Amino acid sequence: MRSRVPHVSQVRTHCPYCALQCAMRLESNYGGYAVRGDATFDVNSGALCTKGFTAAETLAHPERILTPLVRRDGVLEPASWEEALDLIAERFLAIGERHGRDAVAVFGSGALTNERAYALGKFARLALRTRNFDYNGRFCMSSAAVAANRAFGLDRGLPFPLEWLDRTECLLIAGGNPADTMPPLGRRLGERRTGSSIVVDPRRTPYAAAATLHLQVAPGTDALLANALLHVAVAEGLVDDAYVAARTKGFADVRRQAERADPERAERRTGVPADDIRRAARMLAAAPSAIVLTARGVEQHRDGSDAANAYVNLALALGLPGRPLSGYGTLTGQANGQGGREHGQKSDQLPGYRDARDPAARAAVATAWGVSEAALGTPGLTAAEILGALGGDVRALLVVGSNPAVSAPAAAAVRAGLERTEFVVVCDFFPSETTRYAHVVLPTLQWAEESGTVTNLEGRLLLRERVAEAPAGPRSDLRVLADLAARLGAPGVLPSSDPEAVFAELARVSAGGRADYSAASHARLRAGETLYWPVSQAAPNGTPTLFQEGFATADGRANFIPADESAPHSEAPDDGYPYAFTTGRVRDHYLSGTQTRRVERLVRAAPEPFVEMHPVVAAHHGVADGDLVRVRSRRGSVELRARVTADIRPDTLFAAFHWAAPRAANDVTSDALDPHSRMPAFKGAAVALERVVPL
Ligand SMILES: Nc1nc2c(c(=O)[nH]1)N[C@H]1C(S)=C(S)[C@@H](COP(=O)(O)OP(=O)(O)OC[C@H]3O[C@@H](n4cnc5c(=O)[nH]c(N)nc54)[C@H](O)[C@@H]3O)O[C@H]1N2
Ligand SMILES: Nc1nc2c(c(=O)[nH]1)N[C@H]1C(S)=C(S)[C@@H](COP(=O)(O)OP(=O)(O)OC[C@H]3O[C@@H](n4cnc5c(=O)[nH]c(N)nc54)[C@H](O)[C@@H]3O)O[C@H]1N2
Ligand code: SF4
Ligand SMILES: [Mo]
Repeated sequence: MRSRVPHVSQVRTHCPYCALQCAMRLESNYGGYAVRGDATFDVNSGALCTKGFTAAETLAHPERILTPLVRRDGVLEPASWEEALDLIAERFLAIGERHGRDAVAVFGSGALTNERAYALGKFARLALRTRNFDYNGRFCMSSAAVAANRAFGLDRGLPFPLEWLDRTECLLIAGGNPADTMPPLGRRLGERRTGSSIVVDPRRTPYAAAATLHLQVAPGTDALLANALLHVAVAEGLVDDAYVAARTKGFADVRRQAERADPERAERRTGVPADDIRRAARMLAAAPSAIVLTARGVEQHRDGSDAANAYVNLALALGLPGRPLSGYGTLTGQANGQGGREHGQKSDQLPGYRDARDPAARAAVATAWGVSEAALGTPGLTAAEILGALGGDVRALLVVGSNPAVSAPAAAAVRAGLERTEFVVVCDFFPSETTRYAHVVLPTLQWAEESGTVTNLEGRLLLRERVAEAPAGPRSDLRVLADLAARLGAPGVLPSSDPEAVFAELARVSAGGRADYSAASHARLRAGETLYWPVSQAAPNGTPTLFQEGFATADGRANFIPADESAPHSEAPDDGYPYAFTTGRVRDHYLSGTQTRRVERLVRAAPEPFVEMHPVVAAHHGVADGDLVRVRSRRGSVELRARVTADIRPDTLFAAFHWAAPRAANDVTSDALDPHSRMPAFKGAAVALERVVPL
């Protein structure tokens, strides 16, 4: 029996969208729900952005999928749950038998709660027994995760409470646009009363315009810029030698590299005036406390993880990580971008954020699950590689919480791959550009309809309570996975689809791992406790601040990682493709747009995609604001409205990726991958621009 939903307005839940995870309350309102920000939660103090305020409009939306759909004679038609689940199990087993189990791949999501992410990984490993499973966080967090793991031995987006961003004396944000991507945070940062701020971005974003200093960097040159900042620190005696000696290792190589990156040379490639580079380094070094943050602008490049490490190197040389109100962090993206990378929904990683190649980690998880170590499998393809193998080695695909037909790099090729794939299953609550290629669609519950936990950008566990009754028809991802596991002959793999029970298992299995949740529970979160991981037997009340005593490396020292700034640029502009094309977000839409393109108020606020260009570029091409232009790369082309603005560099074009083909920015982006993180170079394409002449 389903328990009844308590009187809604008494219950706090959290927003379905970004990693800020603003707290909200839903109130019944003429058959729908009104959303209010929850003033008692310190992260958003009652504030929400336009997406949060309108989040409940997707719950009873008329386009919601209410029954399973099965493709018959080319058309998706309603089917019973029994029929759909039987068909999936039968086809997955048959394809596995014919082509090997790795021919069935799984694509998960940072939108999934911790419970769903854990269940999906366990399902892929032990029920499907495939090596090929990964999730969309590979497109989001992976470069920063590599950087933090290499440097600190641990990756928690912010290793300190969010509130430090208000109080640190100098805040540098590279490649992040919080005013649009986390508006309540953007507002908080705008209200900072003390100290200074530095923004590194090819565009003058709202926060860049308000910052003490804006370094308007050329896309893809952050590693050189960060090395040049370090150069100044070395040359001017600003390095914290005592800290470097006591708490780090590997500085000598990195220093030699930085010595070559003098500001004048860096200016030529990065476009940032040498004097501004000097000023930024001095501001950071002189401040009593300072924080260096990176976000997707730095990370979504072919050298994204090295570029992130270059910023970490700077932070380490200045002695910031582990000091009060200081450090390095990354702004995590999706609702559960943090937790989504901790519980084993990717083949190179085991629950508890353990490395799947580490024998001790394998032994621990195998024991906890009561299976052999061999049953855990070995790492297979990563997200972009899975999509690249569609219709080839990957013959069947299960997608849970992603829309790669819009959000993947070089997306036209991905859609062609989906078309060729023998059997595609998508779990979603809305039709998407990806469900168009599905053979079976399973309708699932939305965020407000099932309890579950997420881990926000600070590594803080949050309980999203169920506050809305689900319509008849859809089922939870947890139940779907449990039912499928049973049909695949592995009923014991997911014995329960109750989120609280799944969390209890996840917490137990995480014990001893890097992200240890073993002392956490739904009950503690429901009681209002504030828990940052690790929440372990050794730290039962959680760990708001990491690295104060030592780093999570074997010897407790942080590692300097050389960042080769001469590494091949994702795709350098040339005569045929003269502009750097970078991509990102607008305030009113979320990722591939499946949800927000269905909310009227958001569509009105941001009705169609555009490409930002400098007036000099517009004049050169005879383009006026609002004209239709074509942006063309080696992968494909897209037609967009010109938005002419002096806020962007004259060698750079910018577009958001929230819309579908023929207006999909990702039909143009590069599918080159960072060799360490396998992150696609979403922000590193070279393009040509032409005016579309109306017929
Ligand atoms: N409104 C909205 N908010 C969101 C999301 C959304 O889709 N819509 N998505 C959420 C998710 S999943 C994520 S990952 C986060 C992402 O959050 P952000 O990282 O803040 O978002 P982006 O817009 O991708 O990129 C940020 C900035 O990087 C700049 N940039 C581009 N190329 C470069 C470069 O080479 N170097 C530097 N230094 N900067 C560059 C862009 O101009 C842009 O202003 O947002 C989250 N919040
Ligand atoms: N050009 C360019 N491309 C990018 C980026 C960029 O900056 N530039 N950023 C990348 C980044 S950072 C990200 S995170 C990706 C993300 O891109 P996607 O992986 O496509 O993410 P979403 O658009 O959120 O797709 C989520 C889908 O899952 C559904 N969904 C949401 N919650 C659940 C759930 O709990 N269960 C199930 N079964 N379904 C659910 C939604 O309805 C939606 O259809 O895009 C990447 N693509
Ligand atoms: S900032 Fe993020 S979490 Fe907060 S309301 Fe907006 S989308 Fe939701
Ligand atoms: Mo993301």
